[in-house]
Amino acid sequence: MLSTTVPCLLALLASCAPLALAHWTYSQLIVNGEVVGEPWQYVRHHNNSNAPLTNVNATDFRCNVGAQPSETYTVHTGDEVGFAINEHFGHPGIQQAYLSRAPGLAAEYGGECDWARIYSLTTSLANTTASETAGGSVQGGGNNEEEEELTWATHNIQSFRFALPPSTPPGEYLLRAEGLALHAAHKWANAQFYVSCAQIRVIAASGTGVSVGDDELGPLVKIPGVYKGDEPGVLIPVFWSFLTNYTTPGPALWPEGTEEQHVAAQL
Ligand SMILES: *[C@@H]1O[C@H](CO)[C@@H](O)[C@H](O)[C@H]1NC(C)=O
Ligand SMILES: *[C@@H]1O[C@H](CO)[C@@H](O)[C@H](O)[C@H]1NC(C)=O
Ligand SMILES: *[C@@H]1O[C@H](CO)[C@@H](O)[C@H](O)[C@H]1NC(C)=O
Ligand SMILES: *[C@@H]1O[C@H](CO)[C@@H](O)[C@H](O)[C@H]1NC(C)=O
Ligand SMILES: [Cu+2]
Repeated sequence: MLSTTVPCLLALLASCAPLALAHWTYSQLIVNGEVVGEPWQYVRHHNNSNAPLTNVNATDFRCNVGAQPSETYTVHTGDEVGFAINEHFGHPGIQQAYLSRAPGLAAEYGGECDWARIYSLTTSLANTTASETAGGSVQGGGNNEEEEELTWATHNIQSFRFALPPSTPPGEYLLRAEGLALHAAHKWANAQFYVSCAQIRVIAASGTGVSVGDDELGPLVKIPGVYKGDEPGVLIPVFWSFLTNYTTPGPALWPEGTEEQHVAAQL
């Protein structure tokens, strides 16, 4: 499985084994509990191997370096979607997903239009006191004077899954996986981002009784542009292992009322 990246990994092992082993990429789409297609069949093949991005202002921040159009996979509104992680989420941090509607075909769309944030997997439940805001902040530690360090729901995950909102208007989309590693994020522009874009065609699920296509995505952001690099969740005030609270970056989740997740739904 995921054999196309093996030569890259071996090449990296020679030079920087410990770091390279912690790195990852997203090369396969998951739909309704199954990995669909070969690596890079429905996820845009980029040429950044498993290396992170650190410039939130680069166009490459959108779908990674040299991303080439893939095939487009058809899903239904309300289907569960997600990504397989090659090899695993090897650093402390968070997993998010963004969705952008193509004006026409996903294969012909560069992602320059608007994006909504639709999924966020952050701190683990054990260290979360469930005081969240619409903006997505999580306060950990409770009332104890001795606040607990945070743990991460992404720890070593090899996949993640979530429901594509039933109110997603039919059309073609880029679905963007964004992992954010925080181990160096106490330094300016050292947060590490791991990103890939899948191409999906969303059609209305029949017989669900759910009305579709009447809910526009929002709030909307541009990518790049969604982060400046100095927000609390991207530039963190202390070394990650000393964090006692974490504020997730990004616009409010869509649809309104969607909550951050604290347990990973893996395959
Ligand atoms: C990666 O893709 C970019 C953009 O297409 C290109 O400029 C660059 O040369 C490629 N790098 C490699 C190593 O192929
Ligand atoms: C919270 O995180 C700390 C530091 O990683 C860990 O030692 C502790 O076990 C966690 N708390 C719970 C209840 O799991
Ligand atoms: C990204 O661009 C914004 C707006 O120009 C700027 O404020 C910010 O410092 C830049 N961030 C990085 C990491 O270069
Ligand atoms: C933790 O909370 C403080 C006070 O609300 C805030 O200033 C800081 O940015 C937060 N830290 C993170 C990493 O979100
Ligand atoms: Cu790393």
